[in-house]
Amino acid sequence: MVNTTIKTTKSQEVFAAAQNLMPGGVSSPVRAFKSVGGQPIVFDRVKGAYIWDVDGNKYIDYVGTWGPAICGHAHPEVIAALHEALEKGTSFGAPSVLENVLAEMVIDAVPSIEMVRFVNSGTEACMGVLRLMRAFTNREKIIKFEGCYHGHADAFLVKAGSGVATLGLPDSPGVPKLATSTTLTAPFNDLEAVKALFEENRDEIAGVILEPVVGNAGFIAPDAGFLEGLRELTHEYGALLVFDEVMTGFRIAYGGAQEKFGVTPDLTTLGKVIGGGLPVGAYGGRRDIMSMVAPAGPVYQAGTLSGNPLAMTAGIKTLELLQKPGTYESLERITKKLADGLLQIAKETGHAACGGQISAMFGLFFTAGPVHNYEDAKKSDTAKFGRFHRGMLERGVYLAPSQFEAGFTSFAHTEEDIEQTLTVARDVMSSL
Ligand code: KE4
Repeated sequence: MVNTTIKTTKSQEVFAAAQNLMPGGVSSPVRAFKSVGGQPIVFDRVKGAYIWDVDGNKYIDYVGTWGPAICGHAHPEVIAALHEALEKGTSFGAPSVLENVLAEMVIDAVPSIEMVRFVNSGTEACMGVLRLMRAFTNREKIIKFEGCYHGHADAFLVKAGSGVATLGLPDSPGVPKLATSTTLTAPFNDLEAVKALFEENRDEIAGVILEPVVGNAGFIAPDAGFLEGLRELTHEYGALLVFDEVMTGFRIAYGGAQEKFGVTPDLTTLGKVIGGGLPVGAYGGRRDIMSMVAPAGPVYQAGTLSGNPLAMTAGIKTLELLQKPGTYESLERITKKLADGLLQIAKETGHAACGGQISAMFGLFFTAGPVHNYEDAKKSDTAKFGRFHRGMLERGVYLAPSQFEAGFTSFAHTEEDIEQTLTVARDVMSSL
């Protein structure tokens, strides 16, 4: 029998107090559970594939703090490395050998990256790469895709995914028209739409930026030929191709989606996994482009805590763990078992559903599909997703609290965890 009632008294108390202190009671909108209903649970601690909340309930975790916890939460080797690093200080604001070490690991791993700049979040990485692509091409317009999310900088808050989609925000007030007047959008997987934008804005487009595998509109994989087509179009029109691999980097493959699909962009953004749970972002790419970044070149970008020793240490240890032979094969195997199992159970319990996975990233939509873009994703039954999410939560499984997010596994998840998750899912879907 699957436990279906959890005590959340303390979570409710803490969250009620939080709402008086912080907007929505959270430090980031999607955590407020607005689109799935009910109150968020307040975490007390995390370890491996598991979460414990302040009421002592335990959950199998498929959010993994939105991607960084690919080695499992609080991996003992990461924690040990951080303890050692702490003794030498928490921030230098000066060069350190640790930055060289992580930079070399990133350059060795990611096909497009010849030089890299560390920042403190994916948002900062995307802000930096936007300024750089405009400076390098001396053009101002960019193309992004509906439902893709590249952090919360003004220029990207146009038909954005993640929390913007979750809350159904009409983009955001406070963003001046001028800031988004140079942001063009197209449906994901639609090469014809991209070609038309290039034709209409000939010689004005600095570049195309995308999540090569979308995680912020729910999980949407690129159609065959889409990424290759973008590579050709950007070459043809003298624009840059930028892969935002903040989510897919070191998750889809050790070298990211660009390694998996064999398409090399000009620039790449990273975050999440390369910080091993501490605040890190990065942007990197062709040496001739990156050499424009200050102080080597004129394109300004800076940050007090960029490259700090703790974040570098956590990132280095995380990538070392990911280099272990067989890591990605095991991530693929257990995630495929989970994703296929959820789909099978949905069908057996009479729910229209579609979804998929690539390596340690997966998604499920309550719609017959197929889902090729954000418009398709928005046809899914988000109310049903909310009931599914709550049912899973009450039975000890923690899924991303939005239809417009992806799910994440780690190499801490066991076969038993997957089996337990599928047992719970059958129970919930039978009662949806
Ligand atoms: P951050 O600024 O949140 O570190 O990164 C922004 C970002 C950029 N690009 C991609 C592809 C991303 O997925 C993200 C951030 N992802 C969301 C989850 N979908 C972060 C969670 C949140 O906003 O609370």
